[in-house]
This record gives sequence, C-alpha cells and structure tokens, in this order.
Amino acid sequence: MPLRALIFDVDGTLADTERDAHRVAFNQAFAAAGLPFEWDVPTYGHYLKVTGGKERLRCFLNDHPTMPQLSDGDIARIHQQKTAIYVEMMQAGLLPLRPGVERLLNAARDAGLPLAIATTTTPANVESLLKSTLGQDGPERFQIIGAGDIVPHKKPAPDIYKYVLEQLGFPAGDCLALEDSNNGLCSAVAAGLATVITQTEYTRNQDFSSALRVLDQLGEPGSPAKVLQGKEAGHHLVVDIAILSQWLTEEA
Ligand code: XBP
Ligand code: MG
Repeated sequence: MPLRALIFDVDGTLADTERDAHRVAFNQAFAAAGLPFEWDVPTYGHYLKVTGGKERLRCFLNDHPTMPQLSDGDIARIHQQKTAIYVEMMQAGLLPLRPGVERLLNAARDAGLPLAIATTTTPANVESLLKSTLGQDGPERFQIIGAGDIVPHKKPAPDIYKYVLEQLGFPAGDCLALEDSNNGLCSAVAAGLATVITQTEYTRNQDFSSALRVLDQLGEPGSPAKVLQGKEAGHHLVVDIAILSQWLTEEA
C-alpha cells in the first residue's frame, strides 16, 4: 500500500513546546490576570492529560475549588493572552524543531509526499512555530492544517484526524500519523491511522501499545533514533520516507 500523506501532531512532535513554551506562557498570562497560582513542571505534566489550553485550565480550577473560579469568558480572555505570549516567544525563535523533523519534512517535499497537521493547539501557535522554524512559507508546506476549535471534540477524540483525512481525500490506511502522546495516539488510531510515536520527557511513561512504532526521536544521520517499541526494538535508525512506507506496508 503506497504511503500517500504524513499527518503530524504539533506539540511534542514537531517541537518540544509544552514545558518551556506553553507552560511558561500560561504562567505569564495567569500573573498578568492577577491569578494566585502557577503551573510548575510536574503540575503541568499532570494536566497535559487534558488537551486544549482552555479545557486544561477549566479542569485545573475544577480540581482546586479554593482558587478563583473563572467564567468561560474569563478563561477565553486569559487564554487569548496566553496565545499572544506564546506567539511572541515563537517569533523570538525560542524553540527548535525536534531532531529529524526538518529533514523528514524536506524529504517529503522532495518526494512530492503531501503533509498535513492535526493538532489541538490554537492555529496562531502552529503558524508562529512553523514560520519561526521553517521560514515565512513554513505553513504552506502543509496541504491541510487542522488545529484547535475547528472540530467539536479535541484529542483523544478522532475528530481532528477525521477532518484532516476528509480534506486530504485519502483513506486512513494510506496515511501515517506522527504523534508524541497517548491522547494523540488514541485520536489517530480511532480515525483508522497507523501511528508512529516519538515520545517526550512528559509522555515517556504513557501507553503506546497501539502504535506502529515508538521511538525516542526521528533521528539524524550520525545521531540515529532508538526504536523503543515494535519489530526493531533496541535498534538504532534514522526515520525516513522509505522506512515509514515499509512500516505502513507491513501493517496492511
Ligand atoms: C497539545 C495541546 C494544546 C497545547 C496548548 O496538543 O493539548 O492544548 O498544550 O495549546 P497536540 P492551546 O499535541 O495535539 O498539538 O493553549 O492553544 O490549546
Ligand atoms: Mg502532542
């Protein structure tokens, strides 16, 4: 079965954005709003179980009834402020892409393999990350960018992947998803997609048993990735289009 498109998650997959960018932007927005809490690294890791920044803040407040309880409008305003801070961070060039990501994106472009994005994060965040890491035309490298509130239910629901597949016009079995988290994996698998995981510090202990392969990263020549789960477990390799096509074919 030919590989017809790669669908990338953003946060944790394209770049390690959560701990040092999203979390920091949330805390700055909380401080600007005069809120008496901030999210340390473990606390933020715990609340990553909830996808979507507004939903994450609502869940945190539900768990902490002694904190100021905010209306949906307050949460939306604070989240807007957080997005503005995050975009500024990206524009300052704070975060690189993960190892192997740009190489794989370039290889896909050279091979004429369509690329897409399926993420729960806000569209402005995706755009600023892609522009700061790939240049002004970074977003145009992706045929479809499915992001944020465009679908009613965020990951782990399959909505965003189904939306992107529909826009691409390819059957799920001809495409591969690249993810970093259990929520993302559940979403992609429920949409019928074989999924390759590159785990992060935050997601390394999550359940990836339904993934096609699990790796520590995509790898670069001279600095290969380690396969953590799947047929080549324990081996080192550089993830390229040929390997991804082979994995998808074997899966079929
Ligand atoms: C990441 C998320 C997002 C970000 C924050 O999902 O869950 O909510 O943490 O972004 P994915 P927003 O890995 O699927 O991209 O604050 O814009 O929601
Ligand atoms: Mg992710």
